[in-house]
Amino acid sequence: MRTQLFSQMITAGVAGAVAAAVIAAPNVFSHVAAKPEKAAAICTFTWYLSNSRTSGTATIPAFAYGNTPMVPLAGNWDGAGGDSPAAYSPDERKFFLTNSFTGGVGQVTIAFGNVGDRPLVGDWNGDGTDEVGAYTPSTGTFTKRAADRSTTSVTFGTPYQLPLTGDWNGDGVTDVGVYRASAATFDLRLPDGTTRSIHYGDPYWKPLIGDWNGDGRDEPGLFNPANATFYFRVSGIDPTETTESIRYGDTGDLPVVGDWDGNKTSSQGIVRY
Ligand SMILES: [Ca+2]
Ligand SMILES: [Ca+2]
Ligand SMILES: [Ca+2]
Ligand SMILES: [Ca+2]
Repeated sequence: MRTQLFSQMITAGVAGAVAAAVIAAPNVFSHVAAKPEKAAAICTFTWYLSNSRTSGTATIPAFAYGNTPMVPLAGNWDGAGGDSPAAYSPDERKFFLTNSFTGGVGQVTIAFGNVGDRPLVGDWNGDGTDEVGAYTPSTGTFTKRAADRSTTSVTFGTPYQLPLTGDWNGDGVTDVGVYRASAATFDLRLPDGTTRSIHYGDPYWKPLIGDWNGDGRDEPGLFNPANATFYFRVSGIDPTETTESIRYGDTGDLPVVGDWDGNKTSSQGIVRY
C-alpha cells in the first residue's frame, strides 16, 4: 500500500508541475482541438509570442487581443522597448494599437485606409516610433501616415502584389517592397530608387520581414502555412543565403514577427483563432 500511495503522489506532483509550466509558458503545440468554423462567427485572437527563434514554446504568456476578421500586426508604437501588438479592422478601417502583452483594451485607435486596402506599419520618419499606412492593391500605392496625420505616397511594383515594409539599408527609415507570390520573389525598393530582387522560398508561403541578425537592417523571412514553419534569412539581403528555420504553432495560425523584447533582433509569434 505504501508503494502504491507513493506512486500516486508522484503522479499528482508531476501533473501539477506540468500544469504550472503550461500556464507560465504555454506550448504552442499543445492545442489540438478542432478549429471552429471561420465563416460567420467572430473568433478572438490569442497571441503566442516568442523571444527565441530556437524554441517552439512561447516565451511570453499567451494573451487575447483582437478578433476575426482583423489583421494582426506588430510595431513599436511608443518608441520605447520593442514591438508590441496591433490589430487592423478592415470593416471599420481602424488600427487598434497596444503597448502591452496582456491584452485588454488598446491604448491608441487610428482610423485610416479605404475599403480593400491592406494595413502597413513602418517608421516613416526614422524617429524610432512606428506609424501606420495603407497599401492600395488596385494601384500598387503605399500611403504612409505621419503622426500629425499628413500622408505621403509611393507607388511600387505592379498592382495586386503583397506589400512589404522594412528598413533595407539601415538608416532607420522604413522602406517599401512587394512580394511576387507566384515567383516567390521579394522586390525591395532601396532609398535610391533601385530595386533589390531576392528569390526566396516557395510560391504562396507568407512573406515576413524582420531584422533576424540584429544589424539594424531588415531582411526577408517566410512562413509555410502547410507545416507551420518559419524561415529567417539571417544573411540579410545580399546574394549569399543563410537561413534558419523553426516549426512554431500549427497550420491555420497567423504568423507575426517583431522585436518583442527590444534587443534589436526580431523573432516569431503566432495568432490563433
Ligand atoms: Ca516614426
Ligand atoms: Ca531605410
Ligand atoms: Ca538584419
Ligand atoms: Ca528581440
